[in-house]
Amino acid sequence: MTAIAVLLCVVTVIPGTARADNPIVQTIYTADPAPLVHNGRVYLYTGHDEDGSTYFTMKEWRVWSSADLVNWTDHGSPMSVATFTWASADAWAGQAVYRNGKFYWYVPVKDRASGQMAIGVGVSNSPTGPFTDAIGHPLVRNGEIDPTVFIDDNGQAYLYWGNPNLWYVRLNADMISYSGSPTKIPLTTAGFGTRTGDPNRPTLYEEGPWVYKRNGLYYNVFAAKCCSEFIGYSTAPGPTGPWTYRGTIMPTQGGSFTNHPGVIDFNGGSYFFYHNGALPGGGGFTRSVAVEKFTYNADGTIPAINMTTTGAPRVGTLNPYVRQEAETIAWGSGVETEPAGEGGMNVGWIENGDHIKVKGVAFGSGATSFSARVASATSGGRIELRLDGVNGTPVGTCTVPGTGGWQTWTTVTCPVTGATGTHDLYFKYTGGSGYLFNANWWQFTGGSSIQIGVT
Ligand code: FUB
Repeated sequence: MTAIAVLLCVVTVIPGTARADNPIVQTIYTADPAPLVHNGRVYLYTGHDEDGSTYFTMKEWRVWSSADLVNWTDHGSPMSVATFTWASADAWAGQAVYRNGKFYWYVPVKDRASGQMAIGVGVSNSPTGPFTDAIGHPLVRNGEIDPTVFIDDNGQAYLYWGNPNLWYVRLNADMISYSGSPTKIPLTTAGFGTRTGDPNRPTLYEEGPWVYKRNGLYYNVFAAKCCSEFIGYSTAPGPTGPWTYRGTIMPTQGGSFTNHPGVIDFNGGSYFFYHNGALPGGGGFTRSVAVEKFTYNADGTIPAINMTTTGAPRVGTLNPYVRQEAETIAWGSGVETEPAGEGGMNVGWIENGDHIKVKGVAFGSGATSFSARVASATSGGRIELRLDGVNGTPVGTCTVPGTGGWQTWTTVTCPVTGATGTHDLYFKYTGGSGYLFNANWWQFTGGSSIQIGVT
């Protein structure tokens, strides 16, 4: 065998080294991304498409967060249709914003009494909730959907929403009431492009507006045309227009007939969140949220952005010497998450051969031991610690015993050798048949690491 043939063999038997990181979440289907930057983290608010869904069957919203844009922590579902006692269904595309120490989450949801879609607003002291109904009734209700909220430099906040129209109203400083009446933004072809083939919808604007301001220019990024949608955008000199259509950001791609934009600047870069049908079983009603990094053109226009499976580059390292949640995941294979009896979420449904990848773990001078919080109603299994591939360099193995219940937690510890520098860390779960154990958190000891953009 030649050296090249040997090398090719080695490369092909190490799956995971080139593992894609889009979509962001592999444990459930997610849709309608709404990112929020707060205190050095990106909080990502999404919807949740039910498994096997054949409509927009969505009962709850979900929250994820990351400090490095590759490892995402699952914060579960801090708000659902049931949060709004007046609502009956359809936890659709919303956005959360921060103001005066509180987080306000604006969402479209069906009003039981009228059967119409309405905009509700949840409120919380924490970006991860729990959120409660801020006012006990719809903030606005006109049968239209997809709120986005923008707070201008002078403190004036605006709520925009709509499909088939595009509306705005000025929010009061309390963020839960408004002044004046909802106003229709004129959907002109100059402002929102020309749609052909549908006399009822002459412009490209469809739904999902995302309004923000950058360098004095106001942007409205939206789902365009139907169906399938693409992402287009318009700009304006002020928050209420006049809008000028600027073209396509993301072409129709990705196996979902809807798409939904969310745009942020974080840690010196610009990021575009969207959804597609990229997970196995994915499609128009089983969508997944993904992210791409982009750079604005010098004149403020947005370049074309294509969907990728690689996603955004890592913008920091993860400190293994502080407690990390098991549900902080760059890529999970075979596992799911659930609320943990000890608080937060845990990883569960772990079977032999499943794994979790955590990217950019800064071991520094070297770890000497590993601890994990685990529970098992069966006879447990093993956590193999491997570097840079699911079958990469082994640096330790922890044995997990049966603990008498899936929420009966114990901490296991095992020695670690050879974990120095910065690596992608793989937890490879092994054992017998069936579900092996649950994992709540983990932590290494022994080394010191220099952290960049600490997670
Ligand atoms: O997710 C349900 C609906 O589909 C959203 O409200 C729309 O934007 C579209 O993505």
